[in-house]
Amino acid sequence: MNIISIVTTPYSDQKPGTSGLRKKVTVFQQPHYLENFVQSIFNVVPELKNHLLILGGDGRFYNARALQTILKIAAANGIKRVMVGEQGLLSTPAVSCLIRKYHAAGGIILSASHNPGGVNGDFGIKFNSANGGPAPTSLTNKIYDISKNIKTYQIAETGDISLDTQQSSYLGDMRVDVINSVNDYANLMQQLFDFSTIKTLFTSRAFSMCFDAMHAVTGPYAKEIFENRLSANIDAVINGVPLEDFGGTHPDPNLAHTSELIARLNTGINAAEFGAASDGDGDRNMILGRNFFVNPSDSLAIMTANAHLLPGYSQGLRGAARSLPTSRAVDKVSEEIGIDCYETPTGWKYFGNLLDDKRITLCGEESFGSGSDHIREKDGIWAVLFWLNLIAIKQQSVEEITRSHWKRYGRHYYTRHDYEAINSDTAETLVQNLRNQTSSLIGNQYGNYKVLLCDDFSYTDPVDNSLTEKLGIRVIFEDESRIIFRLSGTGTEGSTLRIYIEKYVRDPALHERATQTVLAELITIANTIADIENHFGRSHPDAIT
Ligand code: VG1
Ligand code: CO
Repeated sequence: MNIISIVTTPYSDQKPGTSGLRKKVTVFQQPHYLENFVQSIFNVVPELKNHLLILGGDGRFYNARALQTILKIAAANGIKRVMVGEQGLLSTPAVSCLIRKYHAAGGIILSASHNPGGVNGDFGIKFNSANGGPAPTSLTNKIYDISKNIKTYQIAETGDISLDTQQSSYLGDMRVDVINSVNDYANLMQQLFDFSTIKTLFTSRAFSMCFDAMHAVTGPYAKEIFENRLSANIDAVINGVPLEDFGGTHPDPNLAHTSELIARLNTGINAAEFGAASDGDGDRNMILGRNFFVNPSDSLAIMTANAHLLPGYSQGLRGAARSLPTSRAVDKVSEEIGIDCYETPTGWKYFGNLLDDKRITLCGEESFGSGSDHIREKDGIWAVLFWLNLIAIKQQSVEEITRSHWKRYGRHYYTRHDYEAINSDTAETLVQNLRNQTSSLIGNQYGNYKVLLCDDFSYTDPVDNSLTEKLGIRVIFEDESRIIFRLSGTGTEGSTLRIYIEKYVRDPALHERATQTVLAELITIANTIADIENHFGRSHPDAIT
């Protein structure tokens, strides 16, 4: 096998965001664009040489082409062995599971997660380290620095390897194992949860579920776990075949993109009792009951309050963590059960040290992400199994479990308003204006709300003391209400401003109200403080979750 060195010119825009490098497919299709970034990874992580790499993606357009390119660059860079998912498919949580199980030096995941796919959609590449988690910022910064000056990359001159069926072969000295994408992950789930109790739930009464795989990566996982291993209803999984363009839909599991799932839960005599969906790469989850939506921040709090009931967590929790904009529902539970609760920046990479240092067991984000110390990624199917196991034990519906949780701990009304694809300079100006007025806002009274604290959140990692700054403007009011402003780090068009709004209501008599109504005054205050109308020429967001 011939290894050749290709002369290249660097790109200036290969800075990974909240979760990997994410760009339009057309950007990745530029000459040497993918190659430059992959070579930069291999340059920065010499441990990959002579070791094992896990490789897979969510099946979106350009995955197949990129996988072949990466295999050839890996072979040329002295990687000893690559385990790649059959058909090139591996969910993000499965990659994390495989890295840990087989002691790999790292993993590469090809996905733009919940972003749309297809020829005109988005593509992405994430590097995960030996602990199974997303590369920390220090590492992604190094990869970015190298990418800005890269002059050559190494690649093997050889034909493509078939990824269609499980088999082992060699690219030069590098062994390539095409593995079953699902089994190791499904086995891990079976160790964590009580599959026989969940199975009884499905077989002993007319309990049925509907899981929307959104034509993304979780289809094969969901079919094996829910239908084959747990004997769920035969139509439990919808949109279960991964497609390059996700069937033209947006693989983002929220109420706006899951009409078929919602219909399956809310209409007809055979309506499912439990519903769920996951995103492009399988790390997000949405949990639904009949006519009932579980806010992801509440889901994390409910998991924290009930984890001890589940076999995998019966020894209790070490601690919990949530990202800055996630509601403080989990804080209330942590306080009551006497465990530490950490507030981290947005993005799963910030949970890694807390998990590795055994400070926390559960963690989550408002953006439909939750997970535990079983791997180092958020995990969509894990969250669904957690809920199924809980329902089986408690013999209560999703709604009953959630309402009794609110009754006991109080309810955090919560919403996120997104202004999408806005001019990046305008967005930066808005955030800078907010930054400039943080101290002057303290003590201000807005209607019923008085500002207690206002700052630009910064985070000192308690394990390695690394400092990360400018993570979001937070405005905290005297009654515990909060407004957070931050710019997204996963978009591929202009900027997206996210405004997160939360209000804590203790009294159970007030838990039945509509979220947007309860938060209306705070939403107006948020728009006033940020001067949304003047900056964007409008005061209605593109998306509300
Ligand atoms: C978003 C979410 C964040 C999540 C990230 C990656 O980031 O807000 O909580 O960790 O996506 O999720 P941002 O910077 O756009 O707000 V995934 O499932 O897209 O990898
Ligand atoms: Co994702």
